Amino acid sequence: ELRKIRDFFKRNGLLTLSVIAVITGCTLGFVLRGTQLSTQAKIYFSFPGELLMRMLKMLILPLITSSLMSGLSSMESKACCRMGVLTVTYYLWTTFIAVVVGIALVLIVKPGVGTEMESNRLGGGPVMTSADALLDLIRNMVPSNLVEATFQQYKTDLLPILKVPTRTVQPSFVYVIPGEGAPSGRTVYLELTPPPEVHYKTSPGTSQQMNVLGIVIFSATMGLLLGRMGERGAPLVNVCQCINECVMKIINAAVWYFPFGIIFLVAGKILDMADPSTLGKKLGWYGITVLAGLFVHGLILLPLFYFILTHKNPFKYIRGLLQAMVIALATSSSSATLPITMKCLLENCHVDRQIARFVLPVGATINMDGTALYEAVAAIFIAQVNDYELDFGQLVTISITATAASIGAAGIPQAGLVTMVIVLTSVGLPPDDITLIVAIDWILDRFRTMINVLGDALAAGIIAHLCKKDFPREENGKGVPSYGS
Ligand code: DAS
Repeated sequence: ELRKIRDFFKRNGLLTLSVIAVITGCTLGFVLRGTQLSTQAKIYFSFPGELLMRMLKMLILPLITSSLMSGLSSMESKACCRMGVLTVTYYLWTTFIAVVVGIALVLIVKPGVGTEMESNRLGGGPVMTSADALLDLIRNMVPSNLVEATFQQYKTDLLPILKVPTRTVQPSFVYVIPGEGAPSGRTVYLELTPPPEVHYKTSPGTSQQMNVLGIVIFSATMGLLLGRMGERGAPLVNVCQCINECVMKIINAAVWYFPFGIIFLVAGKILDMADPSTLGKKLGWYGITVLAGLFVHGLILLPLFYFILTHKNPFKYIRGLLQAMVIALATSSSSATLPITMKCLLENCHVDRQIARFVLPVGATINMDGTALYEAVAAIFIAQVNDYELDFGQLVTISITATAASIGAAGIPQAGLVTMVIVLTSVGLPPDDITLIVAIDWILDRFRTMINVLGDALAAGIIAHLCKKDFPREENGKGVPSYGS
């Protein structure tokens, strides 16, 4: 009996501890919300959770660059091209399906209809066309200076923490919306800081977020070129493989800190949680609509696609991803979860290392089904709250800009809230109205991040199955692909 318990904890120890940590964090957070903790005490209390987020963020860029450069350099170019086309096509398809699910649900449930908001709040806002949004995404895919882009990525993350001593909002972004406090009684901050060279409208958030995609494109290109260089590129490929192996070993060591960090990360976010907004019940129905859409897309449609394309049991595969999904729930950051998602794919789902090293980093930056669904629902909810009838053309615009905005959103907390301004301005809705939904965004962000991570990981399983003839499995004698060396 003891051996059975030991084996169970050996296989599921970290997952069990992480789930217990999330529950403990929630309980602690709600209990402490009742006390009048000082802001300084809240910062100290959240410190272990902040360490967890920084530990994960520290690993993102070395993992992405070393995975892509070492993974792609060893691929035969025709196979690599076929895998790349399949991956991007699948990602765009599932993101669009997510948006359609979201739009259908919000038009059926109508959570925002019949809300007594003051009339004619519309008009006068900056209207960003779909073309602006798409151009903005493409512009930001090519950072003018990779080093500056990399440090800008961290500066953007770090700066708000340094500039906002009270930490009343998510540290990843300072949201500043001029004018009176938000309905929830707090001033939500959204800082629009486009780089100096921007000469036309830019969407908030993507200027910083797309740098990660720029780094992915750079690393993938370097990997392909290194592959073509043959022996001459071997030294750098070996360096990348060693870095990748070291990063994975750091992850294996760091994961045992996660349950402890999760407790304070979740509790700290609950302490920071906004008060229920004036929309009350309507906001509740909006949240239920988003969660229902995420459930339909994440646990019905995506597993169905997996089964149709691989003829394997999707839920057995998803069982191997539970640890990554718990980390996504706790951190609400798919990029920060990437190291764990990679570990689950390689160790639990036995996905080919070369496929995982390409599909995951690309997915973590451009594939966000949960975010796309959420942005479409939120935009239509805000239109309903404003008693603003959207025509079919505007629904099509929302589906396009929500897809584009999800590609532009980075895998960090509440990035989807920031890029949603693209969707609102594309149909003439006031960007300030994101303050109507910010009160429960910290909850919805966690669940949409889980679906983002699930979508990337299922994609890796599908692409690995479709490309298996191109990538003979490397096995370490135990029937599973070895990773690292
Ligand atoms: N939190 C983002 C992520 O990490 C998703 C979002 O903000 O919509 O995927």
